[in-house]
Amino acid sequence: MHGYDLAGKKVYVAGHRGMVGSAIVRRLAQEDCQVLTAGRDTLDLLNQAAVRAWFTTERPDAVILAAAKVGGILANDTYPADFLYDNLMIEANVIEAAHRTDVGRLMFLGSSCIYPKLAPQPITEDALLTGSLEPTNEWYAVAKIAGIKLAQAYRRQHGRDYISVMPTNLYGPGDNFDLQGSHVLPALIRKAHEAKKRGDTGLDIWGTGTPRREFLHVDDLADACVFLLKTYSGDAHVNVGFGNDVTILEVARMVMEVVGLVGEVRTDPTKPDGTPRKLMDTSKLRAMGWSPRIGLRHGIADAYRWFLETGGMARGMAAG
Ligand code: GFB
Repeated sequence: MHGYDLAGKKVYVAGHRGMVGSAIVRRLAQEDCQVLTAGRDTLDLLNQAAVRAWFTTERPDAVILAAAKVGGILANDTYPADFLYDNLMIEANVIEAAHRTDVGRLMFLGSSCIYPKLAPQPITEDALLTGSLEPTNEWYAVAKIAGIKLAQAYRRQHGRDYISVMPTNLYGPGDNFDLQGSHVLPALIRKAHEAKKRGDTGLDIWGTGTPRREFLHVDDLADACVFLLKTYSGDAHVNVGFGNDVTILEVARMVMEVVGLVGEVRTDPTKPDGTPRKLMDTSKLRAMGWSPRIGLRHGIADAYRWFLETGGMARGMAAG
């Protein structure tokens, strides 16, 4: 097993205000390392010169690249240029600056949408680039595929120990609860909560409710990232998933139970379904000795608790 000792290291978490980055910062608090962060006000990751200058001054030993422009199916479909350009720039700027300042270890976070729309399920790592992408998020997917390739290219050309991790659909504290921009789980939590407050019954969802999705709590993802940072080195990216999936109808009913909203789930087939299914094959990661701990119902309750405490207002840049 590859061993990367975090003790005494300066670890830069890019995207620490987002759901993923903030979970990674929480998890790194258990390690004997120094965590570096830089808010958007001090470091604009779209600005190449600023990124290079920051790395030259701060000199991290390791980088976890959890900064990205992210969003749900509608945001991806509506802002293709932003999703492609912002993500390409962030990845290219951070990875090149890391290399130039001799950062020995870097982890790039991608997404399960890098895989072909109709990939055989569960999706193994080697399904990458074997077929056409899901059109609602191909822009984001192309940027994330470029990130994997950047990490591989610096590994090949410069001998850098840079790796990539592909999480499935994520949720949890720190999520984006904005109905136009969010992923399905936070959207359903907010809608169910507001419907209950109004005294309504039933929950309105987008699409047919038949697509299947795999959901992983962000604290499980953060734990997997630290595990892989300490133990994995290789050209190939690693899937991080929960191991099973549910239909959107099923997840809607679960959210209603957690929130305490009664009534039927009402579908809206005029809204996009996206890819029919994207369950990841996580046998590679499980064989290394890691598996998730937070079940979906418990995880939804945790996300709802955070939503009630904060009003769902904390938001920065996150991976996913
Ligand atoms: O989570 P989501 O936006 O993204 O949608 P994807 C998942 C499914 O939930 C789709 C349905 O079939 C949606 O139609 N859905 C039902 C809803 N009700 C709602 C709702 O109120 N809001 C939302 N957002 N969806 C994203 C990609 O795809 O997954 C990103 O666009 C990224 O690039 C992310 O990869 C993980 O799972 O379809």
